[in-house]
Amino acid sequence: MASSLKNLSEYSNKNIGDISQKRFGIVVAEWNSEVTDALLKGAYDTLLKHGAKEENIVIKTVAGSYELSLASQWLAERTDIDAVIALGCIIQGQTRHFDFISHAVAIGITEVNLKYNKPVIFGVLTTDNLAQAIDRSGGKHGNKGDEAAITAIKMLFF
Ligand code: RBF
Repeated sequence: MASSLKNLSEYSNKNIGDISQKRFGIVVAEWNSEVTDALLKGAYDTLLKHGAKEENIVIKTVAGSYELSLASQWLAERTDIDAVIALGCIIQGQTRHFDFISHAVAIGITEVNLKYNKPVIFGVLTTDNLAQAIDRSGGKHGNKGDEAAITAIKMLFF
């Protein structure tokens, strides 16, 4: 995987500004919740660490990653939200659902970014197995939730 050599919790300080008045929406998928709960914790704690206020972070859940696109759109269309973070974990199985869901959510989130001219961050792990997902949700490769939150901040200070 592309992320195998990168620690997802390491980042530069470039384009990181004052987010104390910024408002964030986080949408998290319940599928593979042992992983997505950790992604949510990473994203939430990273926003707070950089100065976001708890009352300025809206958290919503959806059943699976396929639902992230529409839920992200519902958050992105809100004028009181500056950036959206979509979190999910899609694990390769025996069916072709992996390809369909991964492709659909990647395209869907891209479209929401462009439609609302607002950062909507793709914080979705797509892995071969659960162990790889655990490694990337607070394990040896860091936490994609951290990376997603940092990416949201960096986009706000582009
Ligand atoms: N959602 C995920 O977020 N991650 C998955 O790994 C995942 N795997 C799925 C595998 C199958 C066979 C099915 C039917 C659904 C899966 N979903 C997964 C749920 C999907 O994103 C969506 O919520 C449902 O397909 C809606 O009915």
